[in-house]
Amino acid sequence: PPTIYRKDYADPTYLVDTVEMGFDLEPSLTRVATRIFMQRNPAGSNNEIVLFGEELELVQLRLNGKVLRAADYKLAGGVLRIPGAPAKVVLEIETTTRPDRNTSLMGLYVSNGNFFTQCEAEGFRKITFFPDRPDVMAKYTVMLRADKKAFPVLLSNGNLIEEGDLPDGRHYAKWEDPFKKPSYLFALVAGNLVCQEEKYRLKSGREVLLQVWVEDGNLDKTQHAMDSLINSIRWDEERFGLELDLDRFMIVAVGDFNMGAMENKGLNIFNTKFVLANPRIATDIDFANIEAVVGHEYFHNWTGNRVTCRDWFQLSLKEGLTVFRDQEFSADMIGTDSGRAVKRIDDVRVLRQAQFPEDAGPMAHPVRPDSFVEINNFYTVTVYEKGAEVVRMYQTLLGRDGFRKGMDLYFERHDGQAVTCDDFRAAMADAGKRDLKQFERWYSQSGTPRVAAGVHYDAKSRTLELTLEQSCPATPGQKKKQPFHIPVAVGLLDSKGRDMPLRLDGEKSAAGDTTRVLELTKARQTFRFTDVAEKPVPSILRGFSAPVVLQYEYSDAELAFLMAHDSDAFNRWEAGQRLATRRLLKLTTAVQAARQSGHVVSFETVLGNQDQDSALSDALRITLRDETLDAAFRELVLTLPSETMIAEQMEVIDPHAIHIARQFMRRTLARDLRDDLLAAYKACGTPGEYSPDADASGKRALKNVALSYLVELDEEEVLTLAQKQNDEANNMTDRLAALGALTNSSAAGKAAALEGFYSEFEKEALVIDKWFTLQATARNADVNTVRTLATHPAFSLKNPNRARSLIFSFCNGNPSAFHALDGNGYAFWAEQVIALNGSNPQVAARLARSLDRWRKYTPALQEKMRHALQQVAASSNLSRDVAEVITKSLS
Ligand code: HT7
Ligand code: ZN
Repeated sequence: PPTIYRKDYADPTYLVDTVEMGFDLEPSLTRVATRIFMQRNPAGSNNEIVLFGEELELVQLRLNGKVLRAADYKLAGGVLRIPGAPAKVVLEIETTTRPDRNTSLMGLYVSNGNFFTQCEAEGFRKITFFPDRPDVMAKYTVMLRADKKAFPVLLSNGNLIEEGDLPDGRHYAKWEDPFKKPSYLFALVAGNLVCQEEKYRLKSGREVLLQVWVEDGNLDKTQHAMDSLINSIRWDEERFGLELDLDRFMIVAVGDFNMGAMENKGLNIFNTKFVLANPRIATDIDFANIEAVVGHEYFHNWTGNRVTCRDWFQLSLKEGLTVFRDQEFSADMIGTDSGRAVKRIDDVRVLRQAQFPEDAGPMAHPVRPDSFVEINNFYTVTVYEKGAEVVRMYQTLLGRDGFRKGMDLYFERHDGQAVTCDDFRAAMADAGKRDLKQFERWYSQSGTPRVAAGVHYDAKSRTLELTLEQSCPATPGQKKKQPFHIPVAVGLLDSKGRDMPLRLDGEKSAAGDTTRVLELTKARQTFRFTDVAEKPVPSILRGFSAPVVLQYEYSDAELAFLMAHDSDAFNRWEAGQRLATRRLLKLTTAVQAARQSGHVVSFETVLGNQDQDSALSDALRITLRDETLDAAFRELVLTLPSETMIAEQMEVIDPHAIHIARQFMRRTLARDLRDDLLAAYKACGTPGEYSPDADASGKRALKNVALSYLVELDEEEVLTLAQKQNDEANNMTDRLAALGALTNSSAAGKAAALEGFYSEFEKEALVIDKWFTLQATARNADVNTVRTLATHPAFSLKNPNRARSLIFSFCNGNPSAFHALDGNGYAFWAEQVIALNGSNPQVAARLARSLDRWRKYTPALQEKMRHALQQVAASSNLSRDVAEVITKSLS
């Protein structure tokens, strides 16, 4: 398949003013009549109309009233070209599609008997022939016709302007969207749905209608999504002065969906996972995710819809910015400084766990990629999460007010347009009167920069020199990197752990702020602080001010000190993670050495002999006992870096050694902290009425992490606690935590607990997903467990949520079992990728990514992974999506 390059961008030859569409909806054959009013684009290079269409039956094509014959146009490879077209054109197209056979879930498809669409990025071309590219923006009027009994609800973008009955039990609804939009924001929904609705008054006094549509029987699970929507509307008005521009805003939940949700203008379509919640079926994390995703899609209404992307290489223009906005929204919803820090830590954990590995692998790409084969493969953590970090750096450099001015200017300049990342950067630079030329490298260079720090304190002159040196590893197609513009937030702690005043050389006096943002723009720079009364402990990269790896040789004592004292909560947590990682790496090496020596009786003995150090336990005990700290923060500190995170720190990944080391450390900590963990469990454990607020969910998180450590001890008393929690929990968070604890223990009742859970929640698809995940990631699971579960009547590979719950969870969330030495995990992976490739290439390509870092593993594993990759490569009918991932992985 061909590669598409950013440098080849060309303006569209024709622009579209308005589009009129008529749908006769039938699951097995839907007729679509499209009328496109277009005119030649003065910036275009010729008079050829270019339309895209895939998997369509073309019934008729008329240009300015005249039927076109086959000789009048060219149709090949999904592109329809009409050469020599006049300046003004009315193009009428009749097509048919087969929604009930559409398993890719792109374009128009059927889920549980209802119609849905997914058009981003290039799904509209599966509905009709169209200049399906984001820089062609038009106004749409849509007529929907369908059987009234089977499809009583007919929805599309914008406002409902007419509805009524038709002969033969059919009915119609006509929708008009008053705003110009690109085709990827088109949506329709038709089916048997019910809604919760509320009227909401905007700050301006205008009243809007808000609706959350779900299948019958789910109305008891929509309140949280509705509340989240209202909070999002209010927040965007207050923080960014952005008002909802429509009179009606709808959210619709669908059980078959490739991603999280979609921001179609006025008609957001959501994966049920990010809508449906009540305490019985949803965990605290689900509640938080729903708030974030509802916010995210709503915020797209301005950052994405009103101002959209010129081309798909600019995807991060809307996604990075909107992720940043949803992160800020969630943080503001918690409201406290410590809550904000917890949110920041969560976000950075995602970045490090998923994006850093991507940036270091064969699929590494810049935030604004230069090329792609299949755009669906570029909805990545780099474009989203690293993109959000890039936006956050503007705010760090310009300040909150400066950033807001930049946003205001961006909308003033570009409302109603399709623009580029450079346009956004220009708005920030111009509003802030800053030179942000070098900042462009965050968009064009891939890879995670390293910042090595060194300090030199001179007691005599009371100066501290902080030297920062940056580098960036080579990535595919980019051997050499130029220096980035990196904001590095720094503080200095005195021997009592207090922040010291900060005065840089040349400044008259110390600034009031005890955190200073240093701007690292060269390969190496030294910053000199004066009036430094004593040798400080530096706190560097506070708040994770840039998406980089900070290299600084802290001693264990310094890390424990920062854990106890740093006023920057992020770095306080970070110090604990560094301390834990250091020990975990040592333990991992010890496992490898013991294994190599050949006579390991028990790793427990070997590791027990080598790990006598209590620095981590002591530091964690202090944190655990410190009730001035939020429970949510204490939970984060107690959570060890994941096996994936540890793997990232190793030259050669050895998943089994990592697993043994981490498990050993968990048992050691459980033993060392037993009484404190039990005390925390009891202190946080009073189940009152459920609320998903930050305080209550933080307490549950601390309680449940304590339980998960305690069950490592396999004591009767603790297992009884877990069983009791499983039996009595009044919410899914506690229930699932208890079930997980039991499953990973030797408790006699664990099989019964799993069965009981299934029968209690059999009708709740989202809960059954959790049931599959829990077993796929259980400590004693292996590929055979997963193979058996895949034959369960409730399992289906066709439903993306279900496939993710079992297959993806095993391949990505159970590293030691997936990377079994016999290679059976990889053989299973290959089978599943090939099977999914046939039904849903987009989901298949996501799964294909599980092996993309195969070269990082031990030689024995590498060999088996390569074999599995080659097996997929050799299979027939490989989609563009999967082929791109496999080819790049093997190259
Ligand atoms: N903008 C949306 C992306 C999306 C998507 C992309 C490809 C295939 C299916 C999809 N569903 C949603 C989601 C978002 O970032 O808000
Ligand atoms: Zn988005």
